[in-house]
Amino acid sequence: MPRDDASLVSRAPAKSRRDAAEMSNERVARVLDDVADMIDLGGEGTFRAVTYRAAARAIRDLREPLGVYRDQGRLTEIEKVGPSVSAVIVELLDTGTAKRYEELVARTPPGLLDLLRVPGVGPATARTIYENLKITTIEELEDAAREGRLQQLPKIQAKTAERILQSIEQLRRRSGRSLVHHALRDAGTVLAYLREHAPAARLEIAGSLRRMAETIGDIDVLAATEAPPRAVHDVFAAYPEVERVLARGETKTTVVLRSGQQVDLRTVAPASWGAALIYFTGSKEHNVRLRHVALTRGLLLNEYGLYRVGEESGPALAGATEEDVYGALEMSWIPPELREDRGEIDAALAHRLPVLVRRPDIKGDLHTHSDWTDGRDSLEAMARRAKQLGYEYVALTDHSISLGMAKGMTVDRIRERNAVLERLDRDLRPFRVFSGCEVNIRADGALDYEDEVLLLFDVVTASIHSAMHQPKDVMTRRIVGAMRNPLIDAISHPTGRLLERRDAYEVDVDELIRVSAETGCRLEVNGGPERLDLADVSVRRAIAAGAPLVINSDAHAIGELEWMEFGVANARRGWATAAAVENTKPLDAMLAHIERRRRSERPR
Ligand code: DGT
Ligand code: CA
Ligand code: CA
Ligand code: ZN
Repeated sequence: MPRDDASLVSRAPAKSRRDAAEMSNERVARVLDDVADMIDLGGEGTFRAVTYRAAARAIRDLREPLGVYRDQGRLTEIEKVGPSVSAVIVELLDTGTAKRYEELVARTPPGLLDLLRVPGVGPATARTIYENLKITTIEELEDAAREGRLQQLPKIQAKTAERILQSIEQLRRRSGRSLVHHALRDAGTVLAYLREHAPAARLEIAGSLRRMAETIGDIDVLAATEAPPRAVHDVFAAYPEVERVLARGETKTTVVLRSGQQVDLRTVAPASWGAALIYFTGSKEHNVRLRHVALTRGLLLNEYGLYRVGEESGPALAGATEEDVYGALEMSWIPPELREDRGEIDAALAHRLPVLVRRPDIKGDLHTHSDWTDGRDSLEAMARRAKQLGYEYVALTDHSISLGMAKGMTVDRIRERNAVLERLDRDLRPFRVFSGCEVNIRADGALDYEDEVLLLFDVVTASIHSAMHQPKDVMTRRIVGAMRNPLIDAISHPTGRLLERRDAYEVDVDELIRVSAETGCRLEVNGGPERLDLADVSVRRAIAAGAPLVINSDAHAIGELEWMEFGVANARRGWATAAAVENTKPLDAMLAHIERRRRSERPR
């Protein structure tokens, strides 16, 4: 199993007193959840398990550390925390473990808890599997399912076994990498701390985060310093958010933050800054190709600089800046998002790199939600924030009615909401506020609303939120059907993937691209950091095929409007120029588009 398995399995509470003093609410909650799971596994009766689970949930919602409640004697004031759970929490905070927990651990066959991690395996199933087959690891479970042994057990159907196999595969693919917004948040605080305290001339994020890759392994920070680098590394290791220093060398320190995020810091001399920034930004594949280009010119490129072969100990031809190094190789400077060895090196040699879309090119956000359905903020708050962000327009696209997870809009509520939006639209001029909808494409391909209801909106995006396990051709036809309706402006998060959580549904993306280019129905690049959907490689194919794109935040709160940035980064990784993105066009073009839609005319 890949390395994420460690995080799946390491559920034991902290051992040392020092860690115990710092046991976070999340870790306490996790121990309480484990207690609940183990009670269930033991078949002790579910009532007590429910108590622990409810307490864990309440603890996750707290704003203050549990230590504060303990110190003020207020633990039992927390919802769902009674005297017995409170005693367990005190024990956990004081010692890092609890007797109740240890007793249960001693009684539970090792590994059995891990089986509960597999979606589709509840306590009853886990117990049946263990009692009959003595299975305690995910690998054994997989083997048993493959060999048809699971299906022979009482109460386990072939379908359950199939589902378990799929779940295991997904668990395995989950690589335990960070989503970009989480990594960026950690990187931001690390950089702010270093900028204030470390004696470094320059500091920059490198690695996959600088390339704005879909997910981030570790964060790489590069520092330039004239002085011996020791001082910078000392300051870094003393960063209060550092949980553990994993490695410490002359020019490299690796730590794990309390968030679980691993961070590498490297120091270089200012004369090597550019060469080092290229090297540590990667990608590795880009570096390999770049070194190859250097070699064909009789040059050697490494993290210290660019040298004539055989003169590596002499002065570098270039190295202080990235522009110098790429320039000395007779190449254009390459934006980090393109450094994946996907043709950018040849394009830079020919000085024909695309001028990539930038965040300020975006004139409006066409996929946002308010508290009229599942958003957290009001229409007014969302619209005002969108205006503040410098857009010319925004569409509020709350959910259609049948969507189980959100309280969708009835026709009456659509009209009521439209009245609010019209007032906002007048108040915020010249900024424009459009009434929009994210309409659900049902399992049979029908939309939640008839055309006459769709006409109550200026902007409609369609998406899949249910029946995601259909065969590829069925799913593709289902989405293409929506695209052929001229009242549908765009398809949102076209593949439904959730990074690190759920695979894309089966769909022929190239067919969606073809139909998009044919009909003018746009394909969305969703900026939600868990989605980034379309993926970068699909963005590139869409552009090549002439399919129109929109980049949207899918914000469910005002702060999430800034997720547009991630959508833009993802589009840049797909080589998108502003011209390829419809919502870089100014208000006039947007109004003309709305007018054509109202007449059910396709934009092209
Ligand atoms: P990650 O951390 O998995 O999200 O991906 P990266 O790209 O940040 O990879 P990381 O942290 O292992 O290394 C940072 C950069 O350092 C990487 O993008 C390129 C460079 N690098 C690391 N190892 C090698 C290597 O063996 N050869 C070359 N050419 N470059 C390397
Ligand atoms: Ca990295
Ligand atoms: Ca690294
Ligand atoms: Zn949405």
